[in-house]
Amino acid sequence: MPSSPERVSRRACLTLAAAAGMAMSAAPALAQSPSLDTFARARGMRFGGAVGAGRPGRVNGSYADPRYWALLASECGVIVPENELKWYALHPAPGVYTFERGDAMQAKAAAGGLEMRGHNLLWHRSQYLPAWVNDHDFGSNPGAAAEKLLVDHIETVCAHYPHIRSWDVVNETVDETTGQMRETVFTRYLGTEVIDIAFHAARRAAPHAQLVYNDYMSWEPADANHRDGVLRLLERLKANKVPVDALGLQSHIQPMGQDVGKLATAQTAEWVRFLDSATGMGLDLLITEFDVADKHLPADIAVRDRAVADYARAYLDLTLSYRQVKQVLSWGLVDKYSWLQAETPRADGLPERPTLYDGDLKAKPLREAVAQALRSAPSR
Ligand code: 9MR
Repeated sequence: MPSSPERVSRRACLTLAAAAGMAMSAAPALAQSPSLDTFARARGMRFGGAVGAGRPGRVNGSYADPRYWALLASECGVIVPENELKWYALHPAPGVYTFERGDAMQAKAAAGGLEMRGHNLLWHRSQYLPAWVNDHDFGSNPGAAAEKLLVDHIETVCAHYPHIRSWDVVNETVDETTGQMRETVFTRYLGTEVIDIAFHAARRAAPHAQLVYNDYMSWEPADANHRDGVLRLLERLKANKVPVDALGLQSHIQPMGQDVGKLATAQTAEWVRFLDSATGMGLDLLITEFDVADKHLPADIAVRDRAVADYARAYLDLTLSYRQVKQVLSWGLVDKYSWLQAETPRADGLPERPTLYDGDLKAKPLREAVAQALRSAPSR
């Protein structure tokens, strides 16, 4: 007899509480039941959330909070380290790899029966590459040396995490304004083929993993050039037989206070056109970094939470109507740990409310909207 969802999440909760070294009696009863992963599974998907150590002096990380791990265990089937597998975290100097934090996350995830996905093997933006890579002396044969550096990194990281079944291989290489590929030290020596090289290396190093191109083009009208640029890139990769399996829709969405009932049909039509084009290339889809920025919404919390939930529901209903979407990951589950607090503060200085749970780990209307969207999605 299978356990009830409540039993599963309680057991996972206790296992993780133990893994986090906390007293069992301190484990809070915060689980909503059934869990979001239960709803997702019923439709052939998985639900997950990001967890991270935060940025010192800016946002405290969720990683050190045992209640957060208990929440992950109760709601999720998958976690993704928010920063800990990035090049700057794993490979801080030439030939030096620091896997400790990623390994600790993997151990906690495994203890709770959670899968861990990988983010990311190449964040193709100079500001997020370590300074030593940007300034590296690639010697007299820089093309070969740049390729070796990139391939060695991908091989080393994939070999260290053989259980990861889905990798963001390349993150954000398309410029949001121009739609062109961003230039980095790698394009200087390898041209646009750096992206092809990364995917081929990932396929060799992680032959059973889903290989994802991940970016933040979204359904908002302002993202038209970004969407077009991503489609052009994907078309080129497909034409060159580059092994890209899926498109990661980051889904950092942003309501402007509009009436959701009247969301411009142009906006939804453009998103449908974009998703049709991507899936028409044979790509799967994932929602990789879902959250809802509320900086353009009124201060009143009830009004704000409602608007966030309604906008998210409209976005998720449309996006999950594509059976190619197999995973939905939230970029954090608790408002106070969201990257948005520091990166895009509200003009009125109030804390943002972009995730499913508030600072006391109480479920918000957005949690219910996600649950309803998962339940209403077609099976896949
Ligand atoms: O949420 C992440 C934040 O803690 C980091 O400081 C930042 C830089 O590494 O990256 C944030 O996550 C980004 C993700 O890796 C890629 N898509 C955009 C996310 C939000 O900026």
